[in-house]
Amino acid sequence: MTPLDSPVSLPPSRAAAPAPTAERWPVAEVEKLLALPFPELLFRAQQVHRENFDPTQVQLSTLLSIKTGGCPEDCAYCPQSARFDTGVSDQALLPIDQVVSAARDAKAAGATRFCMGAAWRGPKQRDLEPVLDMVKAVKALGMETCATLGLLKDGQAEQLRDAGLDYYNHNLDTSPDFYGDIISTRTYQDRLTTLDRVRDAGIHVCCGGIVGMGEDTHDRAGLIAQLANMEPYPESVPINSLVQVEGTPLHGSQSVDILDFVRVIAAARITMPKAHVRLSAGRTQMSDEAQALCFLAGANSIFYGDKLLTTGNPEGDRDRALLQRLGMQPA
Ligand code: SAM
Ligand code: DTB
Ligand code: SF4
Repeated sequence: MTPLDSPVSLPPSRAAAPAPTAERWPVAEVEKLLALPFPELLFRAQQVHRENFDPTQVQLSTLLSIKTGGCPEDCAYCPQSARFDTGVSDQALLPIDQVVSAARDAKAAGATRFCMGAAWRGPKQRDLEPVLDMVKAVKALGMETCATLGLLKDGQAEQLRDAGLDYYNHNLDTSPDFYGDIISTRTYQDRLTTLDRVRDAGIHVCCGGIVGMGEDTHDRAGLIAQLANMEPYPESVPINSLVQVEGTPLHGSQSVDILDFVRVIAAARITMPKAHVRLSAGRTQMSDEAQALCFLAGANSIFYGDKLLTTGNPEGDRDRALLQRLGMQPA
């Protein structure tokens, strides 16, 4: 059997999408993708990737935690929740000059996008105002801007757009079925409402999830299907491998087979052909070879810089060496 006559039928492209009520990707179809023989899945992902992107290019985003720790939410993976004793110390909102200087350094090191993260349930109006100034200042450096500030209230996405925000990151994290095992202080629907506000304001949507929280394959397929069935699907899809932090409830979870992680990347690529799929948290634990497989599976973006929000990320030197070893270029 050739890859093209294998059991999983590819739904029509977005251009030829069926009636809006029909799901482009039923969960069962994504499960079939995840269950394909590895070489077949990677071949499919490569085909889709090459039809839509130059496979040698990787987009680089740098993260900065602009407000760290003390978060009232109970996301079981997160070192910044005030409910868990993780050793992360609370820090007030950074002054704007520190943010701009970090963005300038990121640009000089080769990043094209700068993402500002805050450990809030969501911003109050008095929190948002200084962030709007940060967005304007980072944009003025000639970088793409991204923010992840939690749930947005009506009108806040428009203010961010007017300040020059290009992307808003807000993750669904996992499937609707498994979500309640991970977070109790905000619902799946709360997240979807924020994503709608971002989309309606005309900001690009960055939305993905985490692998390795004890979910099963059905949940992984459920997350990918949720993302792929959004109308339109997100422009940017971060796939995080859980970073296990001592003190969080998920510390000690069974770690994921890296090949299963690669499968999730491939499924994201196949179901969201034009999205940037970001190989996100968890790279410090991955070998160069594992990351190379992720790129082959269609990942074409990474977080670049030696820190994520509170945990580590590979040093810039290591990433530059990796890309050079693979003959790939930052974009
Ligand atoms: N507080 C905001 C929110 O939750 O939307 C923004 C920051 S929050 C840290 C952004 C995302 O980081 C989470 O949705 C989650 O997907 C990811 N994340 C947080 N802790 C993580 C961990 N230990 N491992 C992997 N991903 C993590
Ligand atoms: C995303 O999906 N991953 C990033 C970003 N969006 C904000 C965050 C990863 C955080 C990992 C844990 C930490 O460093 O605190
Ligand atoms: Fe707070 Fe965001 Fe961490 Fe959840 S993921 S505890 S909302 S900082």
